[in-house]
Formats: sequence, C-alpha cells, structure tokens
Amino acid sequence: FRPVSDDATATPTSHRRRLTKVSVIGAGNVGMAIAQTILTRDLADEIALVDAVPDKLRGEMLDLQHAAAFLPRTRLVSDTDLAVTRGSDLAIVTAGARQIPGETRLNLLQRNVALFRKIVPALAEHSPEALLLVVSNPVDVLTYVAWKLSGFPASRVIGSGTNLDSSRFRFLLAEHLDVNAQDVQAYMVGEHGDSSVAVWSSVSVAGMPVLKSLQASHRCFDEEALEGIRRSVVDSAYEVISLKGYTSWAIGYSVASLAASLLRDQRRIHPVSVLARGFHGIAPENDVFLSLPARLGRGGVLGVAEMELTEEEAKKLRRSAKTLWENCQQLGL
Ligand code: 6V0
Repeated sequence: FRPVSDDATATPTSHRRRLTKVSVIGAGNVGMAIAQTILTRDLADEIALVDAVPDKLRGEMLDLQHAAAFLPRTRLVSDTDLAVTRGSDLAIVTAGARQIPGETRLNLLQRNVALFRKIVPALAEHSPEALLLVVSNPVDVLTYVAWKLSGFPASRVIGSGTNLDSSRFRFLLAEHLDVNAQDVQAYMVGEHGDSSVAVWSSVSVAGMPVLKSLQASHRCFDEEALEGIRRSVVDSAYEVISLKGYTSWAIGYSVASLAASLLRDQRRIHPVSVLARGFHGIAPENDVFLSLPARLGRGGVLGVAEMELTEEEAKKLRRSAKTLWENCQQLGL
C-alpha cells in the first residue's frame, strides 16, 4: 500500500483508543478454552498466555495465531515469564496442580498456594491496576489467597465461583421446562462445587416464580425432584471429567461472559466468588470468599445483591462459609 499523504499512516493521538489486554495464566484445557472464547468474542486487543511448559505454550499460541484469517485482529503473545503480562486490564489465573491419586484436598490446596505465591505477586507487580479473575480450584479459597497475595482491594479480585454451576442449573431447568436457558433466572450461590446452594426461592421463568411455572406446565414437582436437579448440577462436573477427563467448553464460555461484563462495563449480575463477610449472617471478621450475585463492571465488583434467602438457604450458605473459612485459616496467610 502506498500512503496518500505524508501523515497518512499515523493515527492522531487524540483518536488513539486505549488497547485492552487480557492475560491467561495456565495454558491447559481450561486456560485455552477461555483464551479461544475471548478471541472469538473479540474482547481483547492483546492476549498474553503464560504457562510453565514452554513447548506446549508455544504450540498453543501458534495454533491460535494460525486462525488469524478468521478472527478479529488480536495480538497474541506468550512466555513462561510473567513479565509478558505487563499492563494487563484483566488477568485470569487457571494454573493449577493436578490432584495426585490418594492426595487430600488440603494437600492439593497447599501445592496450589505455593504456585500462587509465584504467580500472584508478580502479576500484581506487572499490572497494578488489573482485575484478577481466579479460576483454579478450589476456586473460593484460592480467590482469598489471590486477594491476600496481591494486596488488591477486594473489588478487583474475583473468583469464577458458581457462574458455571448456575449455568448448569439454568440448562437443566430449561431442559425440564422446554424453554431457552437464557430465559431462566436462577442462581447457585455459596461454594463452587459440592456444597453449592440452589436458591429455589428466587428461580423464575418469564418473571414467574418457577414453582408456579412448573405447576402451569403440569409437571410433577416436589422437594425430591428439586434436590435431584441440584444434585445433577453438582454431579455434572464429575460426569464430564469421568467421560472426557476434564471440563473446558462451559468454563470457557462462563469466564468469557465474566470478561465481557468486566471489560465492557456491562453491569451484569453474575454469581461469582466475592468477599462475603457480613452478608447473610456470615461473621464480619471472616474474610471468606464465596459466590453471591454481584454486579460487574470495569471497576470489578461494583456491588453484591442482598438477595432474599429462606432461612434454610441462608443456613446452608453459612455452613459453606464456615468450612471455607476454616480452610483459609489453615493457610496462615
Ligand atoms: P491443566 O490442563 O492441567 O492446566 C493447568 C496448566 O497450568 C498446565 O498447562 C500447567 O503447565 C500450568 N501451570 C502449572 N504451573 C504453572 C505456573 N507456575 N505458571 C504457569 N502455568 C503453570 O488443568 P485444567 O486446565 O483442566 O484446569 C485448570 C484449573 O482450573 C484446575 O485447578 C481446575 O480444577 C480448574 N477448573 C475450575 C473450574 C471452575 O469453575 N472454577 C472449572 C473447571 C476447571
């Protein structure tokens, strides 16, 4: 191409847009699913990938770069050194040690804390203004760890939490009711995983409380069936892992939806892991992170919904909070 005038190639400073940079730490199954969904949704101008295994990392980067002709223009960089993340707007941590057969959860947690000690302070140093989004498991405890190690305000440290569990919940309800999952408003809150709490009291479809719509659809529905659906939500992760060895696509879309709400200042409500002290009777001195519906925007967590819970639901939430806080205290951070 030949310029039409001398200054034709220079974009005037006043017209220059601030570029958006997202870093993904851990280029495993989950990290790469997240990176590719962020790419296809055109959420970043630059994506930095970091992993401890250089060949695999470079292979993943090249494989994505080779799709450039079919994607919005995004600069892709990768390195084993966290300096490549410098200037990130959003840093997503998916790096994690895998559970060794027979290993206790606490031992796995301690290995992941050791990993976070290497990753989080370096991320904070290179991108002091970034939002930190933790995906590695156990996500609620590791979000607390990331908060402690980063020194960031709690509004900028978020765990992907039950955003995925809630999507599974909405999918199962939608299947049952034969409607689109996007029309099902339903939240799982609390711990991501086994003790997550299904907030039946607030489930609605087309603005109708769900139990009424279930009656309207003439389906048999009782407590047992409700608990069956909650159980299926919890079991579905185990089922996918037992069938394909890991989960990736749903967590990829789930985290990309969080990235969109954060980077584009969408103010959408997502159930994510946030500092929950003082909510629903959780002791104000317990710096526990667990999922509650939170309003997300460019500043991170803009607010947490004070949703109405039944006494039973609040009790379950406090029980989760207690167990999670006990885990956090054992880490001595
Ligand atoms: P994986 O495929 O083993 O990927 C982990 C990656 O981390 C590997 O590529 C490692 O090389 C890399 N890694 C290890 N140490 C470092 C380090 N110091 N720096 C950079 N990279 C490093 O695991 P997978 O991708 O399947 O899962 C990643 C994590 O996400 C695990 O902790 C899962 O339990 C967790 N998930 C969380 C979900 C959620 O809803 N929060 C959902 C699915 C998985």
